[in-house]
Amino acid sequence: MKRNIDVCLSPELINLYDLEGKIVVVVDILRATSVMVTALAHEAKEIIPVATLEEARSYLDQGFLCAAERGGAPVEGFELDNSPFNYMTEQIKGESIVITTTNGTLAITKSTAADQVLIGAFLNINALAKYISHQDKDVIIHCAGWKGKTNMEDTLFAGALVELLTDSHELACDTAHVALKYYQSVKGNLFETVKNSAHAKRLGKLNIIKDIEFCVRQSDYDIVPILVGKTLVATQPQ
Ligand code: 3SL
Repeated sequence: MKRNIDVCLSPELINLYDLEGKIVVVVDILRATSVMVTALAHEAKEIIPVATLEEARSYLDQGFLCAAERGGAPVEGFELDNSPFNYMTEQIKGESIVITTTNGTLAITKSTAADQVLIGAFLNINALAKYISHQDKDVIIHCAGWKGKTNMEDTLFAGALVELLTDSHELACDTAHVALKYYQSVKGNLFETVKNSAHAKRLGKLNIIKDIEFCVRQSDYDIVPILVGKTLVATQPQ
């Protein structure tokens, strides 16, 4: 029997969804979940996502390697920012990394009532689809958006994942149809489309266009980050 797939376009709406017994895929294409996938694919031991700067500072005081971003910019006092290119280095190998970002880590902390919380990005979309297709569970794709509002790039990812799961999953609401049709209308031109998103423009002012190009690459990595307790670790699709 087919399972259901649903899409939530903002953490402000997640309270309308029943997460119990379900898989929630959290996505923040620019750039939090792309960073998490990249870090774990480059052998970071684990990622501890926290919603607030205060929590991140308390880990910093305990000597953890910590990353912080607000409004797209790095936060003073933290060693790492939110660029995927900083998570491909020897420095992160074997490390536990604490990350706080404007929207992505908040969406993760709002998803913990789910049976499984997975991290999605274009970078691991095929691995994610493979993993999910072997689980007998309904799925909700939780888009981090921007400060409570819907964004283009997370909605496109939701549509792309819905497309990959149409054989095993029924579209449970209109949002899943909207995301799917939107993705299908621009999928040949993903980078050009995402380059025009509001957040790409914000990041463009910070001169981070190469991050955007990287974050729309598809399936570079064959891992699926999964939340175990408060920590994200890499798992492989069977
Ligand atoms: O909002 C977030 O969580 C971040 O990913 C935003 S940024 O890409 O680092 O600006």
